Amino acid sequence: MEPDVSKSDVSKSDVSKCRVCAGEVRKFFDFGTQPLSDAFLTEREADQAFHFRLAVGLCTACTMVQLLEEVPRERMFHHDYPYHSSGSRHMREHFAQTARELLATELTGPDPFCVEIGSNDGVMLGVIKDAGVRHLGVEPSGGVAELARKDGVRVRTDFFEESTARLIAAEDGPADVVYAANTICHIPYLDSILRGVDILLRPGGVFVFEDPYLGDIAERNTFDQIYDEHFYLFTARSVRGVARRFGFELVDVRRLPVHGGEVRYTLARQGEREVSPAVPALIEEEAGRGLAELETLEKLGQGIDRICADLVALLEDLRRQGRSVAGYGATAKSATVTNYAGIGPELLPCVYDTTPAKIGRLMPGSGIPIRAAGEFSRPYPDYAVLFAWNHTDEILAREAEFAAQGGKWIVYVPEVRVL
Ligand code: DWN
Ligand code: SAH
Ligand code: ZN
Repeated sequence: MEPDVSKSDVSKSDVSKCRVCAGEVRKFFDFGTQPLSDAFLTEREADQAFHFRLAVGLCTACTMVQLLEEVPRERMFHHDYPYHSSGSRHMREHFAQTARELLATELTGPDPFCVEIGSNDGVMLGVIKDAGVRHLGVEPSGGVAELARKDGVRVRTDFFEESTARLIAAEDGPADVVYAANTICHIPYLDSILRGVDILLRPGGVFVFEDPYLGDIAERNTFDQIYDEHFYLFTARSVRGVARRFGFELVDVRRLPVHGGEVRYTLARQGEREVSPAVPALIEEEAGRGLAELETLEKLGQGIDRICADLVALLEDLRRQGRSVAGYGATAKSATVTNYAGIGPELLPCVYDTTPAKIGRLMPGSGIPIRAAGEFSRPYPDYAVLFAWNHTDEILAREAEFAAQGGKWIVYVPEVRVL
């Protein structure tokens, strides 16, 4: 009989301590050493890149999926953090719609107050401001915070945590809503966050946040959602678990068609609001799919390796045929793909992007140069790898001329395909 290595072979580094419950986190995939996904360095700085071990696991006690190693927050979120939320029309519309909903449902009292954690360039709070409603963004990345201020949005350049919440509550009073998009999953210290929200929320107020959903990541194998900043991959079950530890209840969930599939979670203090039937329904669906089982998650690994091998094989084949290829969208996600698959400038000579802070710099780790999206047509490559696959409709419309003159898009999730 074969020895059961799956149990006996668990070395120390394949487990870590859960950031939520101190239980045992068991690894299900290891990307090895990786650079920071949003560190777009110049050629001169490239040899100073910070690296860490990107591995992801499941807490066998509370089911929270999380990274095994944490990157110090100041290394990721600082004055030069390059991501601008307003860079996509689809996302601008999404956040305008979100603001309108919060205004209509939660910010209806005599002098409502809305706090956003991770307000970035003010894409959501700008709409709250235009409605004349009191608001405050909490955003540690000084550059994007400054962009929001230029738009008249009130921002505190700071990390949100318990102590920040105390200061805000003292200066501005209680909040009706604390909102966050694509930020709570970036924060390992959820204990401090939830204690802070408890300090800040008025009685009956809500904490609303939306993040990439493990259910969607597993379904379409969007493994590139795993990188330094995405410390947690949430499910309704794991969010309900952490909420209850701090006196909150998960009262609503809604699936969102952004960034490849997210869930918007609404938390209220226990007993303050009725729980929507959508919550037990989603938790039941997750159980049916085995999303809290190590075996289910381990299977994703085969898909990751297949996608990376197929992508490299396609790029090598195109190079042999003498076809030109470029990347489109210098996303944080693409760092995981290029570095795990081993794709460098020899297979992909450049990546096009609209973000001023990324243009003229290098893709993290792979060293692929980034060019302005405006130069994509000078001349068009024969093929373009769509790293910003979450903005497919928007980019295919913006770059309609590329396909019209014979250019071909390559996507890699859920599988490598030429469109
Ligand atoms: O969670 C996060 C999300 C919200 O944003 C952060 N941790 C970091 C960042 O992740 P990302 O870089 O993977 O996000 P996006 O939205 O997929 O990035 C799109 C990139 O593509 C940006 O660099 C802008 C660029 N872009 C472009 O060149 N042309 C985007 C659009 C829509 C375009 O038309
Ligand atoms: N909400 C925006 C930005 C997401 S990017 C959107 O959905 O597009 C993640 C943001 O979270 C960055 O702007 C980063 O600076 C911010 N962030 C990271 N840790 C934070 C913390 N502890 N408190 C507040 N913001 C934080
Ligand atoms: Zn746990």
